[in-house]
Amino acid sequence: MISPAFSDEVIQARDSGAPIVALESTIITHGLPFPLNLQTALRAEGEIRDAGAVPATVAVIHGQIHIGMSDDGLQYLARDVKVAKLSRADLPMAVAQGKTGSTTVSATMICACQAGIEVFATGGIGGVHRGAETSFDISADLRELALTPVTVVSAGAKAVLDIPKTLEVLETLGIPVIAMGQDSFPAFWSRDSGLKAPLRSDSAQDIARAHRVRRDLGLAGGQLVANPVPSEAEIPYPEVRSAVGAALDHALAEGVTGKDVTPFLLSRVLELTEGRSLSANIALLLNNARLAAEIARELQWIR
Ligand code: PSU
Ligand code: MN
Repeated sequence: MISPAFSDEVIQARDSGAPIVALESTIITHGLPFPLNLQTALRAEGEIRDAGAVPATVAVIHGQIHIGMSDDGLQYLARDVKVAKLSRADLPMAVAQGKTGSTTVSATMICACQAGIEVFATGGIGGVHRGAETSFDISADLRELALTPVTVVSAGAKAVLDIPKTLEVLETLGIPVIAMGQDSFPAFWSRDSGLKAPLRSDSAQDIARAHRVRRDLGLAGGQLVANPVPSEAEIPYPEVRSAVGAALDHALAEGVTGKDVTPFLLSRVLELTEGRSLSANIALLLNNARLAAEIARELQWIR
């Protein structure tokens, strides 16, 4: 039997039925540079506590699945550059071989679900990459959302992706895509991708209710909440577009493939926007942590 290691506060929350929000760890190991990655991870946890829920950052350390990390554990992940990036396909082998790795959206959803955690906050989900018609590069995150009953709070799909195709695949898989407080689908660093979101909600309570209705209807899978980046931190989509174009050309020229694509593109955009994408990334993550905590609190009252 695999038993995860729970942090003390997660143990207490499970015992008392307090709301818990899962957080991924790939953003720490492959998303942001040290020491901003550590500071941001700690701030996201703080945001969840301030909003009345308990944070549970998920990672695999020496083959042990952790649900809720100590500050030392976070520090270790944030500093170690050789940590593996674990998706659904990699998680079992990492545990079997005693490896250390950060969890992507898909692996974090799996671990959260096993621990009975229904809400998860991240930055942006993976999706259909540009040129997927030849590369077939489609993130495992999408299929996970169709399988695992966790509500994922994101700032939309990463703007480096093919957003129209990502929305099409989400629709095919029957995944509810809910824009928070606006009609348009946000694009990670930008509030507006120029595309309409399939669904809209203006309250955490509606999202919590819909989560329960899905369960009661016996539907597999979760929900994708697309919460726009706060206006003061956003980079308008037209501005992002040229940086993304340059990053994609660079990735193609360097022959970057597989799970290196997303981290490569994100770090190129970071350089090209001179750190503006970094502040947007941090602001949206904190914003998502807050909303996820509200949804987790609402879920407590709906059985
Ligand atoms: N945020 C980042 N860098 C990343 C990711 C998020 O700043 O690499 C991760 C997320 O964990 C997401 C994953 O689940 O990228 C998707 O990767 P892929 O496209 O390889 O499926
Ligand atoms: Mn991929």
